[in-house]
Amino acid sequence: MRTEQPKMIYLKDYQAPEYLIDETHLTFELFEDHSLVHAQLVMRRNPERGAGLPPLVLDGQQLELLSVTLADQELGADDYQLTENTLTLQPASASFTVDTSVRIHPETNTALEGLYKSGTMFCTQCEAEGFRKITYYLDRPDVMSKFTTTVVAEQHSYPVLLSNGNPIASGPGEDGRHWATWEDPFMKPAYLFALVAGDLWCVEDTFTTMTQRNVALRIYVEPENIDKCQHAMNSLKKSMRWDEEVYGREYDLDIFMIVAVNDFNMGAMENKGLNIFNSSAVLARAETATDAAHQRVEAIVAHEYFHNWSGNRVTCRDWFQLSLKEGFTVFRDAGFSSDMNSATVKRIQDVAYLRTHQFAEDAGPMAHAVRPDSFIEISNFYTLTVYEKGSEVVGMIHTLLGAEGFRKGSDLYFERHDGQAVTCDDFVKAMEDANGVDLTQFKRWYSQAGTPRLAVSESYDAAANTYSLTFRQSCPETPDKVEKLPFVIPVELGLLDSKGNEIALRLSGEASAQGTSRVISVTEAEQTFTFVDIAEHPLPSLLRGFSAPVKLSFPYNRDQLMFLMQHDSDGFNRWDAGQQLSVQVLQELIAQHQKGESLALDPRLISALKTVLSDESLDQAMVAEMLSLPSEAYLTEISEVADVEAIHNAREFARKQLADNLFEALWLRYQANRDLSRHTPYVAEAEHFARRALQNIALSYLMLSGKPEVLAASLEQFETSDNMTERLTALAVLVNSPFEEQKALALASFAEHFKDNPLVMDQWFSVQAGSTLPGGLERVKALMQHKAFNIKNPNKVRALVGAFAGQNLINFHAADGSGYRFLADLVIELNGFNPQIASRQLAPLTRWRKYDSARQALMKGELERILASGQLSSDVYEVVSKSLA
Ligand code: B3K
Ligand code: ZN
Repeated sequence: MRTEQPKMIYLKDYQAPEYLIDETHLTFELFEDHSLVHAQLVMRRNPERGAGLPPLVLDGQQLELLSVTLADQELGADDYQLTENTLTLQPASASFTVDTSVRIHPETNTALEGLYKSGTMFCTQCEAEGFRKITYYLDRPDVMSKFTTTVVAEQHSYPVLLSNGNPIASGPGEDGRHWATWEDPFMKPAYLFALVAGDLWCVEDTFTTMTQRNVALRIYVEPENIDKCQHAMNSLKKSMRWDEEVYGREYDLDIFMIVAVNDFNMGAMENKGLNIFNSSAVLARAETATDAAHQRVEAIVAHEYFHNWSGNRVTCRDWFQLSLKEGFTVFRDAGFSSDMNSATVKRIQDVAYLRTHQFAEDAGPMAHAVRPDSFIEISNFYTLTVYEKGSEVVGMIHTLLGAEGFRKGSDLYFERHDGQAVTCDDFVKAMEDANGVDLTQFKRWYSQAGTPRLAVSESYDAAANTYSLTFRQSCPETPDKVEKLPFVIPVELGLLDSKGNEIALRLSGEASAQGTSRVISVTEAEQTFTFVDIAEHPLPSLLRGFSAPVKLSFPYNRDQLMFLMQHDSDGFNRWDAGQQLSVQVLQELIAQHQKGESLALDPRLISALKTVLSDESLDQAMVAEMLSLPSEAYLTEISEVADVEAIHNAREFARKQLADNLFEALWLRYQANRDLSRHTPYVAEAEHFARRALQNIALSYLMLSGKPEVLAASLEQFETSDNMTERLTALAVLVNSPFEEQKALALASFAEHFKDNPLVMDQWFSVQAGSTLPGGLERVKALMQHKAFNIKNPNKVRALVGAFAGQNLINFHAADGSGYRFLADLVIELNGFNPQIASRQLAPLTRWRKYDSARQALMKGELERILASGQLSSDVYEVVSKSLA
């Protein structure tokens, strides 16, 4: 916890480091009640900063300094200055060594940053600024060093001792202790340092790289999880191959390790050669993990592996450049997942997530550019904007340059900057230089926050056979900036004739048509594109594949949307037309609810979905996506003022109407798929995911009918399925149903069966936290007393509190403010021991401007109460103070 006032840090103040650390030699002596860290830093003046020997200011937090030696002279207390966050020394020559010894307390480190204990094992998390909690250092990504690490610990409890790079020596020590030394031949910043010590088992495999080098692959877990690693191992091997094939990137060390830990603030961490993962992002097998969890494991394993090039070999100069590695790596992992599964479904899911959550962030008090200009606490900037919008920005470069041009750019980037700490500008420059293009205006995507709007209008000239589309772009003001300059917006589009065929696209002035789907760049505030040889008034299909992260509007009527749903050649836009139709219909119901009228569902939505449901040629995963109505969170995001009750009631009403009207079709598809599931062993592959996705969404609709045969089907699925995907959906539909007795029995038997598996219990908590039936808050509070709940474990907090506040909107936003009070109390408690998790859980309260004035006052009141609650971490302070500004 800080005692100094938090300070804002600005990108414009960046300066290269005064000193460099060529070598870092670390020795860790791990004990149960403390640990000792000895560091020897081989340092020199940074020649870039000129002559002179300014003071050397090392970062360090919560360290007990035992000794410090500069150039082989042990210093006395008068020879250095120590503050809460720094140790300052005065070097006497341009090259020197610094030796420090510090005592730290991993055993009581509940913030899970630096060196800490998860269960019985020691592990680390250093990104972004955790290394300074381990030893005094220049803890910034542009200081890259060669690390050698020795770990000494008691042998019996910690038989496995790991760090980055290659193992070079090990042996027994005194008093039942042993040691191991690891050497990482690659220069790296301190945020990529890792250490693990524990009683771990491992699954081993090998990978032969494209130049025929053998790499040992190991996944380390606690012994009880050894049977849940195969999926992650398969995913790792697929990722390694994919990165060779698609990006030409080969792995560089002789060993690659993943360690699963239970207590982890986020998904995983790409430490060089030694990735540390939240166990939820590694462990997966049919009986305990859903299809979604399997896909998440595959994606996160890939993401962290891909960082070896996009992040580790080429790293960030400073933390403002975070999206350089994160946006690019998300783009890379999305490409991988699209190739492994259904590309259209992956795109649909990513876009739905971006539109719901990143757009909300962009419209809220924490809005920031993909490359922010300032921050108080960097941990608060691991955001949807930096990650997901950052990935969209890289994706637009890909769209503009084409796959080949993009690959030329990424090759040049890796070649030019290997071993360096660079900026987003360097990335774009490599793309420009490799392709001979100018992306100056495009770079506004990195510096301007907010979601651009793109309003499109049309005009058809029947006499001239021309069709014009006029685009008007604007970007709402955000806390950092009022006036925005026009973006470069790549719009992929096509035109459909009245039979649903694609029309050849020739722009006025062009000699010939260029295909039926093409990308145009909107670069001005207002711009018109005219297509020629258009024999009839066409229907445009705009922003195919979601070619830019904007809010596009075009005055489609419902019949046109239904037409696009059926005929658009772009799968993503077929889905999107369905979403737009649903939004129109739901917004009508919301308005009816607000006027106190009785609700009436537009029958066109029913017939559109009936067509989808009966089309056996469609990918079943697509059918499942098309049957999913826009979420309450998305409906909230697109509302001017979100009416919580109206949104919930309208959506539930629509679901019930759909269930009643589509009952037969849903029941047929449910039974056919469930029957197949019953007779097919679980396989974690796209086609099987698709079958179960449709089966499960069908079941959730069918259950709304309340029919006894559906209840029986749910119970059968719950009791007899061999996999968590089916079992958990069956549990969820029971939990949301009025069948109290069956619900209670199912919950109890599930908990009894899986009580020893914390990840499955997380799902049990989430299912209940998400139940929108009345009494949600009381249920959550009661579950916090359950013996499987532990507030110190981030996964538990996310599973219960995160799911409640983020997904159970009708209960969280209870008009009496009880949900808000509960969340604020929890944030105050979390702030005391895990600031990062506290600040994450706060997000729903920061959106107070979206709601009616009574709720606004209640939410603001809670934010003010948090602010006044005493000594806040910089994490929580930044989010609360910006939300109230
Ligand atoms: N780079 C890490 C995130 C670190 C978060 C630090 N608070 C995981 C990832 O994006 O791969
Ligand atoms: Zn990442």
